[in-house]
Amino acid sequence: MEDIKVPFSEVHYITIEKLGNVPVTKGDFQSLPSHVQTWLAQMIQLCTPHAVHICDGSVEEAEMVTKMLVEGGQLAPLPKYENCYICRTDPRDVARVESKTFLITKDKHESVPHSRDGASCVLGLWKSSDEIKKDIDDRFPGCMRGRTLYVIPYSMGPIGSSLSKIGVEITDSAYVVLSMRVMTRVSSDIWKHLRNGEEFVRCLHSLGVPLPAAQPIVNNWPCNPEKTIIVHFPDSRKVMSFGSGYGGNSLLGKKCFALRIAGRIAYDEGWLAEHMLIMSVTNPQGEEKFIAAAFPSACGKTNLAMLTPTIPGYTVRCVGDDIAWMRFDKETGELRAINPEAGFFGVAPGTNMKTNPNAILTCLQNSIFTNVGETADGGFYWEGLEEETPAGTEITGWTGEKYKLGDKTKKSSHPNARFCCPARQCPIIHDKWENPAGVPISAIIFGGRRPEGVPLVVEAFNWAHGVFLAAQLKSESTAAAEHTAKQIMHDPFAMRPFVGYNFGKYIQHWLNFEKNPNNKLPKIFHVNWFRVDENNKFLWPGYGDNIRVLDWIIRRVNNEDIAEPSAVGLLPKKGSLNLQGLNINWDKLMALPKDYWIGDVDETLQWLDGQLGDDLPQAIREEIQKQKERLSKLQ
Ligand code: OXD
Ligand code: MN
Repeated sequence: MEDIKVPFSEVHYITIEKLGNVPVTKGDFQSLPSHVQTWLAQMIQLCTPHAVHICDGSVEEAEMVTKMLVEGGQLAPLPKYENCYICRTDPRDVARVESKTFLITKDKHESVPHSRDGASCVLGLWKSSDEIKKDIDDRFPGCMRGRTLYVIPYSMGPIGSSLSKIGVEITDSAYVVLSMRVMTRVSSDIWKHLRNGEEFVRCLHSLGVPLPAAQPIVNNWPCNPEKTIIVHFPDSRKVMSFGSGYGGNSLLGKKCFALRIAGRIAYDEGWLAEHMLIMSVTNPQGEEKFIAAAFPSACGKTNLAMLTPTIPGYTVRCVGDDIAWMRFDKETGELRAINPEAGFFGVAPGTNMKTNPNAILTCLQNSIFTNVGETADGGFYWEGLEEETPAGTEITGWTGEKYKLGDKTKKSSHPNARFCCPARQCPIIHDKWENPAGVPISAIIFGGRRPEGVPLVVEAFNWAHGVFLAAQLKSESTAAAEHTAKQIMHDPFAMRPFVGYNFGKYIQHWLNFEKNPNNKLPKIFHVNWFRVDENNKFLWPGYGDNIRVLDWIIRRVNNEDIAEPSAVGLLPKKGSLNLQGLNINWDKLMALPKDYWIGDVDETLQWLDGQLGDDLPQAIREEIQKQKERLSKLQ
């Protein structure tokens, strides 16, 4: 890959011990806060890049980096839109790698629970510092040889908000530089905030392909799949990622910082970092409520966050589509939430003008598309856009193969193909989405893909029961990670791949919020848009019609008498959910098959007990027991 050409007069040098003079082609190293300089010098010495570029997040910088990536063949313009680019990865680097993602703490059980013998823990992987030192020593020394080391100063959350946190990512990937500029707030102003000693999360990322490359580079996408590792040091707030350029593994502000490291900071400081969208719904009476909702990856968080209501009089506004940082306000007791991100890194296939017009409209400018197809007239294409694309259009698929639209044997996109676009471009972005004080959350929703047994909506009896509903969350696996077979997997709180510390402590942390009488606890709900009938047909239309469920939820927040107790929680009274204009089999949609549920609760207990052992909070065991008793009385 080419480097950015910089006039000689603008280059200055820094002297790195044992390495000598390294050119700084952009930015002023000496003016950086001293604790940043010290860390950078260590990382430069470790990675031995041939130049250093300190990013400022400017448009000019983005243009320069884009030009270089286009010249190097890693990006190509999509001329149908303004400032949009397409990128194809090495087909071995297309998703998050949960099996290579580690937490490092002195005591193993700060990171992972005391799983029972024989239960292999899926709620985080721990390694000792000695073990990981070997892995690091085998990978990072000299990993940026022949490449530029970029320094990206960024804020998660509005710069300067008391709810925000700062990170600095070092990377040798220019694609990461561009994507981080979309997904976070990259700015030289960050240095001002760090100059008075403020701490930051130290993020180091390398593609793991020093030059000259030892292996052929596929699709101009350098990566090192055999050696990929993603390592977190929650105690010292550090992340090291090697070998993958794919977003979830390389945009370290996202999953690594905003969920895993922030989760641990939140535990230490008494707040929550969650895998949740944030949205507002205004009803026909003009009353607005904010909702946070957790679903596993690729289960429709982006679609729900930007929903277009199918019933009149409702307005939805989006605050965020993937991550929420929330804390109870000490004075008012409200749960205030911010979206720490600045962009959407959404799953492209399935997104269209029917399922999510707002997402499509958000990504028509200044966006990067990864592993999607391209139409002959320079537009993006993916599965789901069939009806919006003229039949016979020539498509170039993500693997480079050309075919005519209509050929059912071909796939244009990887199922985990992504759009990466600025949140501010969303037509329904909330005007408070960057409010430094966040927005007040009235309801928290959990949900997953449950083809069988699980009703459309359930309200928790109380906070502890809601925490149990979240802990028992399961969902069909998707392509967002390396799981291939379609199977129902446990994904408690939709956080299984993102938890940064012992999951038993995480659940207890949630339970503890009830102990403070000042906290105004939101109501908790579980939803399932994905139940199917005996012919495998969805029983609920989903998408824009989900407003009907949100409407019911908001009426419940207002304590309307429209719910009745069942064995698994409060269910809508028949007729209380607005189904006007729909042809729904309500009884099938809401049925609680006794045998299914008895099997489910037994399996859940067995799984939670196996995974968490004695770390499973007693309150959850009690909730399981109560659920069993209620189920035993079911007709
Ligand atoms: C994501 C994910 O990219 O959850 O948001 O995988
Ligand atoms: Mn996600």
